[in-house]
Amino acid sequence: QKGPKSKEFEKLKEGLRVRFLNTAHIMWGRDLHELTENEIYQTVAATAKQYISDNWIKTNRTYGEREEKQVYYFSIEFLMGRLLKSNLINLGIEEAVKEVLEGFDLNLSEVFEEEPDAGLGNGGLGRLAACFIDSMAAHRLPGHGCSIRYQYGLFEQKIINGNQVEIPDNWLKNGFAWEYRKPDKAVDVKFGGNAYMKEMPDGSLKLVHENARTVMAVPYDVPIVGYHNNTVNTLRLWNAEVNRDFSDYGMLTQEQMRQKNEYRMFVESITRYLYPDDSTYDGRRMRLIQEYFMTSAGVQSIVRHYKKTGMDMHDFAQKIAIHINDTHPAVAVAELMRILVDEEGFEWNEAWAITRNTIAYTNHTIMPEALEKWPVDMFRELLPRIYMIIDEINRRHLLEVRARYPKNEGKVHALSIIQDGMVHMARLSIVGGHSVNGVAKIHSDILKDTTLRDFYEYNPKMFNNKTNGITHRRWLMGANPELADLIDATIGSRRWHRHPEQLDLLNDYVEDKPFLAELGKIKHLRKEALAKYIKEHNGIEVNPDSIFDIQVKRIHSYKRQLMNILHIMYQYHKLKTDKNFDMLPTTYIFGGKAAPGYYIAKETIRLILAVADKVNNDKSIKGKIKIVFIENFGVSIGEIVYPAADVSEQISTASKEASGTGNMKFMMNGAITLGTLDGANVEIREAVGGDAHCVIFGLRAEEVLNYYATGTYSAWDEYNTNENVRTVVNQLTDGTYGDFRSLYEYLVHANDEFFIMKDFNAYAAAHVEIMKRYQDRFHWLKSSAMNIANSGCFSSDRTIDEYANEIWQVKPVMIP
Ligand code: DL6
Repeated sequence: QKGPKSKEFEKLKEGLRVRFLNTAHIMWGRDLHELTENEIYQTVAATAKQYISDNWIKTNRTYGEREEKQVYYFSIEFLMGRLLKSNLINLGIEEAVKEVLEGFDLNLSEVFEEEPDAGLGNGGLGRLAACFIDSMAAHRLPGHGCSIRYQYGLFEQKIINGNQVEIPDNWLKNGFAWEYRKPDKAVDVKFGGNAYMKEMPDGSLKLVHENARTVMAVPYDVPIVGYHNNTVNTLRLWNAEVNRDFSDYGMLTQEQMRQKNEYRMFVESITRYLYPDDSTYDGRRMRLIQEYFMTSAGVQSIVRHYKKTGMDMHDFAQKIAIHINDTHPAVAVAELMRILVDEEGFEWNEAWAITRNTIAYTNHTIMPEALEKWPVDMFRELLPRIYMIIDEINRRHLLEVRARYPKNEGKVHALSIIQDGMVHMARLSIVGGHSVNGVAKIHSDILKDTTLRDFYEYNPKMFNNKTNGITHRRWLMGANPELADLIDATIGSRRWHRHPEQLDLLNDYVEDKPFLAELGKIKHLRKEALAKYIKEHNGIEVNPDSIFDIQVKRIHSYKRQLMNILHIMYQYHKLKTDKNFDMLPTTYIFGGKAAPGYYIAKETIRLILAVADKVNNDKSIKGKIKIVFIENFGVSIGEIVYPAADVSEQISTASKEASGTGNMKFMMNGAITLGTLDGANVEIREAVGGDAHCVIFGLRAEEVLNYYATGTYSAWDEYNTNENVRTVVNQLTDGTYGDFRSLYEYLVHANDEFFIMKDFNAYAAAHVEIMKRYQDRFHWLKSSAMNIANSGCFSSDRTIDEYANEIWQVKPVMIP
């Protein structure tokens, strides 16, 4: 697209221009200049869809004709962000569209801003799913997503009077330009009722499921566009709707009308919210309803489509891979068994072999509260047939366990899917699948050694690691086009766009002064852009020449935003009280949402804002510290934030962050990681060649796990013996910033669960090291270049190739 424009390019532009104008007229029946900005956005999206749909049809036809193995990636979240820009990039028409719009005095960047983020997720797990489907399409893999079409995404975060306030995220209010409703592909999902086996006259047993509530699951398909390759895969989002005969009002009694209305309310609540309130029984029950709703609909539609192709159900596992992204879709195991046994008439053992060979599971956390388990009573009442199947799976599984470990009821306890009145979803996922993977080397090792140790010992072969990745198309080419251009020009090739591992060609230039000078200029440009955003949204003036030190992610105790702000309080205190202390001007930037019911996380935000208010307004420190909390952090704001960072804060308590993916986005944009040896930080450190190009501090995972195991950490002792810590922790209650007693209690009296006080001095020393390095401009830029040059292995293209080859056994398919 760059350089002198070819005839072909001019032809493409002319075609686009005509389609764009026609589309505007057809959609709105008005002249272009009469359209609102949002209408222009919708017109551009509709124009792009015309280029997509030809290839979508071709892709589906090719997959069907060739009977290629298909992958279905089930995830309760897909944090897609905006799609217009990435679709234009992937179609290869961004530059042409830009020029066509300029011809009408329209600005493509402004058009991009009109698109709301598809906020169908809350953090790393959902964003990973979005990167994965992008990479599957880029690598021509027949891979599709399956999820829920939530009416409201995760809340919109507002900061009001120094506190987080949650506003419903009504992302669908102007419609979703990229979806296609497919009512003809709807399926029924059943909840409740009674399920039992009935003896038939011929002596056989037949499943009866009566008095169930049937909900109609209607798919909304979103095309997923491959990068310059004609592939268009599908993300299928399920919407809950009342069943087909609902509008038959006939002669109804008052009671029947009441039931009908109650049914409608039940159905409409299923896909209303991402994350129903999990502090109540009903909220948790709704989450289970959502999980089964999406999984049952997804599995049913896969089977139906498969049968339509005429392939033999016995070959199902050779032709279909179902991946369950964390345990939310774990009921897929029982649902596939239900369909094979109850509907397709398979004998149990054969159905079981098919199910296990089809399903694979990724674990994303060792945090106990996120390892899902459901009370048997809730489960059985909602999903009676599914519960029967899980019970039978477990009965047969435990027969094998007992044969393997005779007279060892401890093992039976540890390996049982149903234990102490709870259904354990990770255990169901492991027993019902053929592969379990963690998301970074250290995480996979911890799963094997501790969290899932009994299962690892029971079946070691199924355990493997797939370190996460991010799509470099969105996070480098899309978010930082000047840097992408500089890389192209420096290595004299654009092959890395398709083969991100070739970013390593930049290693030849990491000491090249002209290159480093350009790199420095681009970083400055990105910092200016972020400074402008901050000025507009926060009203705070920040200095692009200061160090931009950024921590953006969900607010969680183990991610230790609290340690970050305590350290800033420490620096501020030193500036005010120690005339020998000095530091480089630094802008500390935070962003992230706290779960509405997570008190400590919300108090941490309140503290950050209170410290910001005091420090930013203290002229005596001459702007040495500025603190910014970016409201409503999400994918699109991330595209402005990641490229602007000098320092990437990855400071979770070692062992707790399964992988992290923000760390990779920062690295790819040339930030230096300041982090613990946790998650993928360990591999980032390896990739950049050790400590020279990142700054590592703090307890190691073994030390943390050992403290937990032995109970030998005393926060009280730490508080009493560590003066730096004590000074700032006392400021939580002495009125310096307001009253933050709960944070004080959390640290000092609740034994500082995530070792903030223990790691504090090491963290402060790491900042000193950062400042020392930052002063040496040549070496700093060299480190920045080293990070970019060695980030190719963190492209999700690499991750997806590993899943495809080692778990799914799927191959790329060329779309003509
Ligand atoms: O694997 C994606 C992402 C990791 O990068 C994060 O480290 C991890 O915390 C996150 N896990 C979850 C698990 N939540 N649940 N359930 O979001 O996954």
